[in-house]
Amino acid sequence: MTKPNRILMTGAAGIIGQQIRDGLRELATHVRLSDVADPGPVGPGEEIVPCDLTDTPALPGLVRDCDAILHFGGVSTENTAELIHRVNIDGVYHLYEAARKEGVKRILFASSNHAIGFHTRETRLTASTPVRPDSNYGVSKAYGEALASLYWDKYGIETLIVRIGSCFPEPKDRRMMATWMSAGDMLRLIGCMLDAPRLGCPIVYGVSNNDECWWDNSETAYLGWKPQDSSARFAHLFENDPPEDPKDPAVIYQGGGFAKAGHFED
Ligand code: NAI
Ligand code: 15L
Repeated sequence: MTKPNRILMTGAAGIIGQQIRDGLRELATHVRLSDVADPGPVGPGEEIVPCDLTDTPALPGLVRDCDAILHFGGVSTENTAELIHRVNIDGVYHLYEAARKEGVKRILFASSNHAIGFHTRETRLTASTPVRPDSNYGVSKAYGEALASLYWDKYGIETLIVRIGSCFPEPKDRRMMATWMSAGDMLRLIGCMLDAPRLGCPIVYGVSNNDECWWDNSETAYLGWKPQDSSARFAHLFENDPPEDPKDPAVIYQGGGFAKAGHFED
């Protein structure tokens, strides 16, 4: 893909959106930022289009004239099934429909490690590993991955599915030493997605080059993405933590606390 003229980022007011926003200006001439929340003042090369992803009639206008969509908007942790279905399932369906009708050909779908969170930490996962969601939230991400696959096979819309680990300024606990992804590595991955002559619909684990890692991205090496950061520089934050209990489900499973938690609405 030649340098896109206009890309849309949903979820622009969120944790990832705010971390990568400035870097996106290097990747496209115009950046359209959208959220229900306020992403902050508009900068050079940016436009802000507030939109609720559940407002189906507004979605074609939101995606219109965009060369690519970075879909980070939505419910980002476990919540009521009703809310997750409305935003992460119906919302993502209508966003893909809007993309199809408006001719947008390339999408990044922000999936999550919680789509595979009931695999144990000893299991090394690849792009071919079946989903094993650890929550209703994880199920909604598995739905988004399946929808992306359908829209590629049937309509030729390419999606980079990123099973993001933990994309925060720094790891918040010992588990995130394995799952952490820097904003810089996310931006480099988006650059690879926009540059790829043939993207297809690959699944990539969104994780930095950490010392401990449960995920193998070798099946998608053709993208040329090489994470450059590592959580190692944060190791001191957790060195006085008590040892992990190997019988704790939050330690056994990759999804951590999401796998351990009961039903959100009980
Ligand atoms: P976040 O919760 O900080 O940001 C999500 C944004 O979506 C928020 O600004 C929120 O206002 C917006 N949003 C929620 N409902 C909406 C609606 N109905 N219409 C329009 N916008 C709505 O989440 P974060 O951490 O920035 O994550 C971004 C995406 O990446 C999410 O889809 C999340 O599931 C996914 N992800 C994030 C990970 C992380 O470590 N930060 C890990 C795995 C996946
Ligand atoms: C996610 O999917 C969430 O969006 C994020 O808030 C973290 O909980 C992350 O996974 C994680 O597993 O660390």
